[in-house]
Amino acid sequence: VRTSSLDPVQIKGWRWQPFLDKAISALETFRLSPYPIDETFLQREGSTGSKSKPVPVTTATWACATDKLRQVRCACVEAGTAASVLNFVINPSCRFDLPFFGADLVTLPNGHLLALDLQPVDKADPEHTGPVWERLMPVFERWQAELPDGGPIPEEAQPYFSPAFLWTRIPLGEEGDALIERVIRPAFIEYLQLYLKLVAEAQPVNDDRAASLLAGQKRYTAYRAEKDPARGMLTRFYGSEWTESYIHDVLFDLEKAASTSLS
Ligand code: DBV
Repeated sequence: VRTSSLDPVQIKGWRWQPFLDKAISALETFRLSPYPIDETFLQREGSTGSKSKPVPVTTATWACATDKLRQVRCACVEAGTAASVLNFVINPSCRFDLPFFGADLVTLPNGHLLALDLQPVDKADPEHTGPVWERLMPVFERWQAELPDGGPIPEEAQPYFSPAFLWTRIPLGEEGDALIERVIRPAFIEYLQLYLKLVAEAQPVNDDRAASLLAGQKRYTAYRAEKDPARGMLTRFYGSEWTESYIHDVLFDLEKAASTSLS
């Protein structure tokens, strides 16, 4: 059993295992502290499917903090043919002018849905976005050319995406698997490596700037919690009480964290 957020997540047959392992080894260039996660969210088993054909479900949370990153967390879901998910968000400290890292790698019975981005705290602020987008666009352009377009995303989500939002839907099967290996895997690593470079370079901002970054971070987090596309799936697996607490108290917990620590 996992007792710390830093304990390795190992889920049998989980498609995204190598992505998580790679991400954690990339993070290990920093000093990682455990991030407090209630035991019920560290790892939870469940069941989906029918009475006659139950499908076991596992949901695990890996998380850490560093001096510059308030919360790094991965939600890992394995439900056999029903779903396989790695949702990975890095929440920087508001003391640093950094975007969020966001990855949503989702396999459902009707195909893969894959999203990667460095998401701005304030899209309208060129001081915030300029230095990131300039370096991210070439990475985006290289990989996006190899992928089918993911289709429209909700209008209201616009403020939270960068122009380097990598977003694709690809079919299940061998061709899709090959595309994930050839394109999604290196793209994921390059987005993360660029992000970690930005973190390493980041210098603390003044109190006014930190307050304004915090306000932007709260808008983003509130949006993600409110619109979490996994809500339906998690509610089917674990019920609404557990799911709402997971969304608000773990996955998108800034409101709660800011009110308890004032940092
Ligand atoms: N998405 C989450 C969390 C998940 C998760 C915490 C714990 O934010 C999984 C799991 N995403 C998840 C699932 C689906 C999606 C869909 C299960 C499928 C929902 C369904 O069809 O039932 C990117 N993810 C999506 C969609 C988008 C994103 C645009 C489609 C939404 C829709 O069709 O309504 N999520 C979105 C995004 C980031 C992100 C831009 C950051 C890069 O994490």
